[in-house]
Amino acid sequence: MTQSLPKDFLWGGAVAAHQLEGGWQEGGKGISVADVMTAGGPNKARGITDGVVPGEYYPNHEAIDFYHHYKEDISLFKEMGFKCFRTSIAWTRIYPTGEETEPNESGLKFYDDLFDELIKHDIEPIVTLSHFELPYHLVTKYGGFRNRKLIDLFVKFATTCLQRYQGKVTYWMTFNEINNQANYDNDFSVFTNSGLHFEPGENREEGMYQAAHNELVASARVVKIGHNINPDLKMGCMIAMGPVYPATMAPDDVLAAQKAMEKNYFFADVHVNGFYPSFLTKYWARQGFEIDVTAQDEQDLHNGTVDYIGFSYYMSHAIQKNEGRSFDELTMQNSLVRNTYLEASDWGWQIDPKGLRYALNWFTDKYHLPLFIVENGFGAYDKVEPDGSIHDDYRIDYLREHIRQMKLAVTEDGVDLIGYTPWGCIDLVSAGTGEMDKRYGFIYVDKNNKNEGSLARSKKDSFEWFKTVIATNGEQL
Ligand code: P53
Repeated sequence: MTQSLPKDFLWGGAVAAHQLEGGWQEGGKGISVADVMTAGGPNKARGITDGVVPGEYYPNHEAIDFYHHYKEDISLFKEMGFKCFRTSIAWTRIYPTGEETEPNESGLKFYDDLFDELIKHDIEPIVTLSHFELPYHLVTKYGGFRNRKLIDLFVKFATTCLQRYQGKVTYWMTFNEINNQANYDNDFSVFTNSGLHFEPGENREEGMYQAAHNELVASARVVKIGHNINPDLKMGCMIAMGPVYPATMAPDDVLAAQKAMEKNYFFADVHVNGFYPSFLTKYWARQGFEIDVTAQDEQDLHNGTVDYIGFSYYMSHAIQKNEGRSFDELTMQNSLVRNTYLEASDWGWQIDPKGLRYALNWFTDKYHLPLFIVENGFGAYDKVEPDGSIHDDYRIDYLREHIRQMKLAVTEDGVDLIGYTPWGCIDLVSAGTGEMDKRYGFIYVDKNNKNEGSLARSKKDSFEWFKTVIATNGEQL
């Protein structure tokens, strides 16, 4: 067995359109769900306003203005040696409300220019079709993905992109972190994933399952269309992976962890296998949930299984079964406990490099598909020294340990891994909190939580470090 990573391993970085482009009204762009979200903080949820309200601060409207800075930024990625760059296509640049019959040419042109610029630098674009960027119009008119109508609208948008960019983009993912919404009590998760907004008294969990189902069908149809358009395209899903460990060796805790994993990762089962696992359909029946799944849907799911699994990995979790709760009542919200073996970031995310090796093996054992780590990274406060340097050794430590475990998964365990694209390779707006000061980048962007700063780019210590990692294909960490 080879003792190093494959020669063509895709090192790079990852971002999402709404978190860095800005230009929220440039080139005919429509309003997306990200455009109506205000800023929060480590202990404060982001607000979701009723449309764009004058006087409110919306951090994604300008973000880091990648829309106008992408050439400069790509040349920095090139300097680091990126082989690939993952971004998303903002649905609202292509179909501003989601309902137009013809795509917006100026939005299409923007991504042509962006992809051409990457390709000119030998950087392969990797594309997510839906990364928390639903047209806001589809929320107000249809109530988001709960409505079946959105399946066709998404398929139309995705087909336009696949046709237009098939010669430039090989690796595609349909819905970013489609499983975040398993956390259905959280307004942010259901809104960003699916444009869901619940009234008091509504069954949030049932609504989430319906929206997720519609997305899974939409995804499967798009996978099939992608293969028909061009059999060389690699059509993938995107899962947020945070393994759930049992808090103790008590069999109840072990089973609790398994049940939590099922509810979080059945999305991957459907993407990969093309049908729902029995634990879920049984659970729906016990709860009296009536999810609208047609015979045609079942056919579509079956015909559109993915080629690879893209996933994010930031942290792991631990769960404890509470005596008073049945397994059905147990959720990540009511039963997670702190893992006393792990440290956490300033935002409470538990740091667990070995969990990445565990996750890679778990996916492999369960699905036997190629994997792609499309997000991993450390959100932290950075300090700019008087001379402009930024000593982000904590970020280097985090990434180094994760890359070590990733390499072990490949070289010792034989995991089939396509590449590694750390999240927020350039500082951008945090999805969860809307902050600029929760930073992930190798490249610093001069802008803070108060919307101050010149937007100037500069290199952190991690920039040179990652450059060496890529140049040595992960040998020198
Ligand atoms: P931020 C929660 C848990 C794990 C990943 O997150 C998550 C979230 C949502 O906040 O999101 C992914 O910016 C997501 C990116 C996001 C990144 O992780 O909250 O795909 O859009 O920016 C990091 O620190």
